[in-house]
Amino acid sequence: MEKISASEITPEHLYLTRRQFIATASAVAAGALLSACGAPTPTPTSGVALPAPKASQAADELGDKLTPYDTITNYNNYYEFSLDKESVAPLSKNFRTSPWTVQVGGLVNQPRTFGLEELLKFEQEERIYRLRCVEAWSMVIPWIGFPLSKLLAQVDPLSKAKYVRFETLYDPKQMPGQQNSFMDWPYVEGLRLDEAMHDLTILATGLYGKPLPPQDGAPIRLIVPWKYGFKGIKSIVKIDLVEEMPISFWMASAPHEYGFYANVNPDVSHPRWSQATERRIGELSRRKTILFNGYADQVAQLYAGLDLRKNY
Ligand SMILES: Nc1nc2c(c(=O)[nH]1)N[C@H]1C(S)=C(S)[C@@H](COP(=O)(O)O)O[C@H]1N2
Ligand SMILES: [Mo]
Repeated sequence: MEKISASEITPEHLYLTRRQFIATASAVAAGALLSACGAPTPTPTSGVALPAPKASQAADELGDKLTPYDTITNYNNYYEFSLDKESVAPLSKNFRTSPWTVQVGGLVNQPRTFGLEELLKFEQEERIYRLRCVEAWSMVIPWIGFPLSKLLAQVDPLSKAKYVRFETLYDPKQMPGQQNSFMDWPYVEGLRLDEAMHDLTILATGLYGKPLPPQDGAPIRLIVPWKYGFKGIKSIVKIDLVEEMPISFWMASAPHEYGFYANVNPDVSHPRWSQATERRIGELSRRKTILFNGYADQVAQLYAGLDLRKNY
């Protein structure tokens, strides 16, 4: 599959803007029915600009147009700030992303705490990945990041390690949604170790050639392109190699609705909505959802012999 070359989407001033970004620094209502994508999805109101992509704009691996930057950064799921997708950007704008460390440990030979500067050095590869949140909506987002496997190699996992568990920052002063004790904070996600080691799994530190803005998970978040959007845990502070399958935020919130795998699969419905189609933000008609979000060639073998209806 042909990839867009990094130079097409990554301006040379990336590192400068990142420095500038790092230099800058500083109330949630409980929803009746919580869902990873907030379905039913409200139509974006006048507050959200949905500009058409420029004609010259790059596309992803399947030829789909990129979602405009303004849309990606003004329509977000981030329950630590708000259950309302359009409120996340204004409420998170002063979120402190520096200094920042990610503690990597658990079942490893070399536990280590990485400063953000070190993590940014790993950002040697820039790729385009598609984020789908197919419960209700999807976007095509040119994330910039580096393979998670690069980080895991640094800590030398023990053979006992079977899963990777990720944790978001817990700071209710900065993240008003965490004052709501109705949910299980901090946000947690998990991957099987082979999923975590897959090339397509990245830790993202930017998008559209710019540093990640707070609403999209700054300074570092997970992207697993063949899974539903909620697996993409934001503002990660801790990564542990573990033996047992981690219980994710969504599994804990709604055990009958969310499983561990969360692979994009049009044939397996969420109990409250079909997952056969998705609304691409910026388009009027719904699209058919593709198995593994179009990455079946690369990832299907991870699930050989697994019943995807049971392991959803
Ligand atoms: N810490 C944290 N990470 C999170 C969430 C969240 O509420 N908190 N929401 C998830 C969900 S449901 C989605 S769809 C994606 C949305 O990412 P985006 O806002 O960058 O598009 O983030 C995921 N990561
Ligand atoms: Mo979501």
